[in-house]
Parts: sequence; structure tokens; C-alpha cells
Amino acid sequence: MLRFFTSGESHGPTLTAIVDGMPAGLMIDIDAINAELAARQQGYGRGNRQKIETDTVSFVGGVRHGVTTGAPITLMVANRDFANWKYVMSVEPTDMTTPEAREQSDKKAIERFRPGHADLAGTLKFDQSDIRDVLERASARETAARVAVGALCQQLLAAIGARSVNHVVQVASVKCAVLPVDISLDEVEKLASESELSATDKSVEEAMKDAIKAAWQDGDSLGGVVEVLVDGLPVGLGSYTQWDRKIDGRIAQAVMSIQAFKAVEIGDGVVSASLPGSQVHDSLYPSDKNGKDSVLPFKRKTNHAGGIEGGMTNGSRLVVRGYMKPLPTMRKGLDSLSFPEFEAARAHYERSDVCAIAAASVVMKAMVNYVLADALLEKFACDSIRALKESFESYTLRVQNFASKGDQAEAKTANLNVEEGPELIGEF
Ligand code: EPS
Repeated sequence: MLRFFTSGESHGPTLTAIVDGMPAGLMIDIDAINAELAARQQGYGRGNRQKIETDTVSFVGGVRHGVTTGAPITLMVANRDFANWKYVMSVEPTDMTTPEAREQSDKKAIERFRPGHADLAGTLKFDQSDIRDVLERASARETAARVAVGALCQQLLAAIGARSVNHVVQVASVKCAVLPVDISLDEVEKLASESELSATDKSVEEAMKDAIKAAWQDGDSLGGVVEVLVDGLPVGLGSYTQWDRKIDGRIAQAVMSIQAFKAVEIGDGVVSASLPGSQVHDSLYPSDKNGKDSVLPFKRKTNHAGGIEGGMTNGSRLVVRGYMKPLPTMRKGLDSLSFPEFEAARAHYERSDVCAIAAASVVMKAMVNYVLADALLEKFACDSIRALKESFESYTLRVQNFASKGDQAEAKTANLNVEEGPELIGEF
């Protein structure tokens, strides 16, 4: 079982994560983790905080000479901005009556709830006298720690040849053209890297930027839709045997846990609800027995299922979409209430992003990577990378050679293949 927790506040000294259950023997590529952290800071529409930070990871547990030991891993991403918040966010009791401390606390005070943020429910739930105690932990700054964890998980997935790519498919109502089902991940990555919004359709890039600029001028904010694609996953991650082991459910929970994410879609999940089954399910075809067109004993021409059937990966590309609402911190501010008076007031505003959709795509990839890495270790139950590779290779061979079993069973299935229509019972 692979687990992780994060700790830390948006303007506190540091963000920390503990990752438990990572096998021994994974050589960590710190530059690759830092590249993901840098990607999370990018994107047209980001706020000024990103000019202050240069997020980098440091490991302080579970790693020796650059290699995981199998012990819990502790990693940290420092908040440079803490230097500007040292009184307000001090961990130790601090004299808040000095002129410097008072000046800082006056500037950073929050006296009005932001509808759509955790402010109201969090303040009531945790019996707080300062909304900042809620805002600091609810902030999406926490996702820097998740991205570092997800990048580590990506390196575990790479050990079995799996690869994931993130991109933006929609900003507010501006949509990218749908990508061809057989587009390579290299091509997706290239298109996304050429865009300031990690979007994969150049023809709508300017319209996306214009929408963000207009929202900024108007003191508003925008959301959007992001997609993560994963190739190279084995058949059978997750399980149909119990509700909480289904991989689609686990992905949905992980993605919905990202700040501001409000919906998750696997493959053509949303449109499939309005189509007949014959247009939704992905037919199966025999593969070339020499493995030229598929290394698996079957192939498909479509991937409406987005790589998951019965709560398990099915050998096709994993396709996950996440829907992000516009951020609740807006210069224009909504009708709200003051705290602690609960009297009519404009919502609080402090520095924020107008649109953080490109960053959100990096975070979603991190969360998908984590779920897949956990499911991989569950399936192959390994304490070391070497054991994982051995176990994975023997399973892969077994799956590839499964077709011979099918030959033996052919006569039996042929007899059962009765093509009669079903009897109608009641309205069905
Ligand atoms: C973020 C850092 C935060 C916000 C943003 C995400 O920094 P600051 O509050 O200092 O500007 O920009 O957080 C939110 C969108 C939010 O709602 O809390 C980051 O590093 O991602």
C-alpha cells in the first residue's frame, strides 16, 4: 500500500509530504521532480506569488545516495514567501505588539468570508477566531507537495514502462479540438509544451488568453477542463471484486480532492449517458498473432471507456478529465459577511490567480500517478524495484500468451454463442 500525507500552510515555512510504502531501489531523479514543480508554477493567468517562489524539492528521509531504501520518504518544498509573513505565520508564540508585527498583521487580516472557499465552513467547524487559519491550509499552494509526490510516483511507473501526460482541453467556454484517439503521447506533450496554457490546439490559444485577460480586467476568475493520458499500463490494475478497489472510483476520489475540482470523467463518460450501448462500448478484435498490431491477445479500434472496464485498467490508454471551477478569490468580490459580526460585507480579496488551469493539469497528473502507483504495488506486492520488474514481466508474458488458452476453449464458447434476441420482461 502506497500512502502519502501532506502538511504545511500556504505562507508557513515549508510544505512537507510523507510517502509510505515506496519500494526500495528506486533511483530518484530530482531534476525531473523539480521540472514538474516548475510546470505547476507556469501558465497564463497565474498570480504574482509564482514570481516569489522557485519551488524545488528536498528529501530528508527514506533516501540514501539518491536511492529509496523502502523506509517512509519525507520530502519538503520551502515557501520563500514565508520571509514576508514571519510574524503572522510564526510557528512559535510571537509578540504581535511590536510595530513590525502589527503592520504585517494589519495588512494580512481577513475579516470577510470568500463564498466558494473553505473560509466559512472551516471557521465554524474548527472554532477559529481567525479565518487565516482556514485559508492557509485550504489554499492550493498545498498542491506543490502533491506534485512532488506524484512526480516520484511517475518514476515508479516508468520502471514498468508506463508514462503519463497532462494537457488543458478547455478554458472557461473555449474548447480545444478533440485529439485523434491514436495521437502519440510525444505529440500531445509537444503541443502542450508549445502553449502558454498547456493547451493542445493552437487555433484557440489566443481566445483562451483573451478570456483570461478579460476576466482579469473585470476582477473575475475562470476555470476549465484538463486531461491526463497514460500509456503502458498493464491490464488489471484495480479490481471489480470490491467497491473501494475499483480504479475509476479511486482516481475520481483523488482528482476530486484537488482544490477547486468539481467533476471527473473517465473516457467518454459524460456523453455515454445519452448514447445507446452499441455506440459506447469498445468492440474487441483478434490481434495479429505475431504481436505486430498489439502486444496483447486482442485489440480495439476505439477507446470510449478511457482504458477502464469493470473498475480495472483494460490495456487501452487511460483517459481522465478533471473539471475545475473558477477560483473563489476575486477582486470584484461577491456579497458576503464580515467575521465575527456576520454582517453584510464584500468578500475578502487577497492576491490570487485569475486562472490556474495549466497548473491544475500538472496537479491532476500527480494525483493520477499516485493512484496508479498504489494500484501497481497492490497488484505486484513488491518491496523492491527489482521484485516489481520481475513480477511485472512474468505477468505481462502470461497475459500475452493467454490467447493459447483461448484456443482450447474455442469450441466450448462457440456452442454457447447463441444469437437469439432476449425475451422482453415487463417494459424491458
Ligand atoms: C498558490 C499559491 C497561493 C495562491 C493560490 C495557489 O499563493 P498566494 O495566496 O500567496 O497568492 O496563489 O491559491 C489559491 C488559488 C487559493 O484559492 O488558495 C500556488 O502556489 O499554487
